[in-house]
Amino acid sequence: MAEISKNTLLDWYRQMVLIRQFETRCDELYRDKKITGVYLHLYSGHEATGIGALAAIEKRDHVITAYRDHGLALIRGVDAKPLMAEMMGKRTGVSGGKGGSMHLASRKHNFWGGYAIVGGHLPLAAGIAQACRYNNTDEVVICFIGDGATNNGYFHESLNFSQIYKLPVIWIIENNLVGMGTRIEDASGQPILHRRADAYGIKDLERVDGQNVVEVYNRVKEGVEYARREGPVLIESMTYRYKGHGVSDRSYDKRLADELKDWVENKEPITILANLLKTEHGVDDHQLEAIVDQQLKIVEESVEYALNSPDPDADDLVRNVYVE
Ligand SMILES: Cc1ncc(C[n+]2csc(CCOP(=O)(O)OP(=O)(O)O)c2C)c(N)n1
Repeated sequence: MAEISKNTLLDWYRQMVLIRQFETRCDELYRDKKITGVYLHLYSGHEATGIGALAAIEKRDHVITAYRDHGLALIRGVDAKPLMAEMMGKRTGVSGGKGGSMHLASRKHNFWGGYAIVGGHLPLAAGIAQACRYNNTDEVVICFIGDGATNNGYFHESLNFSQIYKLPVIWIIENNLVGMGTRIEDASGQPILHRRADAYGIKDLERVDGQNVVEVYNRVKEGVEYARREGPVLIESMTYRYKGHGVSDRSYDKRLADELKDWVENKEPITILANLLKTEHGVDDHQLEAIVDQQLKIVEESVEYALNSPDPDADDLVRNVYVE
């Protein structure tokens, strides 16, 4: 395994804190009705999976995910200001205010979104990967998949297709143990989800501790190297979401209070990384607090920017709808 430098680890810590603070603020803004819409899906608890995975690819590579997309957009380098503006449906938002929380996308960052239909982005991932092969680039695609999405037809079709054409896709199942509120063992005949790889002849990179950013990075890096040369791989990252399915779903927190407590107290990704920085790299609390303060400032600036941004006007209704 490659040695990860202190600076890289500090940058991963910065990213984790930025995502957590950004989304904590989004939760407040949703309650204040500054962010509206039926759902707002937070990534809190999953951060190490996204950061470790995306650290293993390059800018020219591609990323696609479902609706739990805020953190991945930030990791990919999309600025907090247009992201927050998109949350509020403002014209300055990264998707022009038309997408909202579930449809963040940025062509410039090869971040292809943000999809609300469960599993609907998997065929798109396969399509992007096919374009990479067709155009003889050696780019790869990382496709994040919720555990709940492994039981619909898109999953079967896309994984099968990717293996037939040896497409450069790293399929990453983010197994947070539930699909909305349904336990994985109540929804899956085979609850050890990486074993599905065998059904399609795909290289199985098994389970990884999704709360440990270094472990995720190393496993996904192995997958990326294989995918660039050979074809698809499947990884199952074991993680946990701290909030309900969406922020308005509060029942989940109560139902699984003991489980949640265990994950927060013993498997919290920010704490795991902070401990590594302190014990192996001599970083002190003061340095870590300074990072938190910087990220809080970035988040507050993004909120100001979004609140002061204009709403879309009538002309925006047809802008970017058709190619000119
Ligand atoms: C095709 C389709 N069926 C149902 C839904 C409603 N729905 C939204 S999220 C979800 C569960 C998804 O679970 P999972 O993939 O595990 O994601 P996570 O728990 O991380 O939200 C369902 C059934 C939908 N959006 N699309």
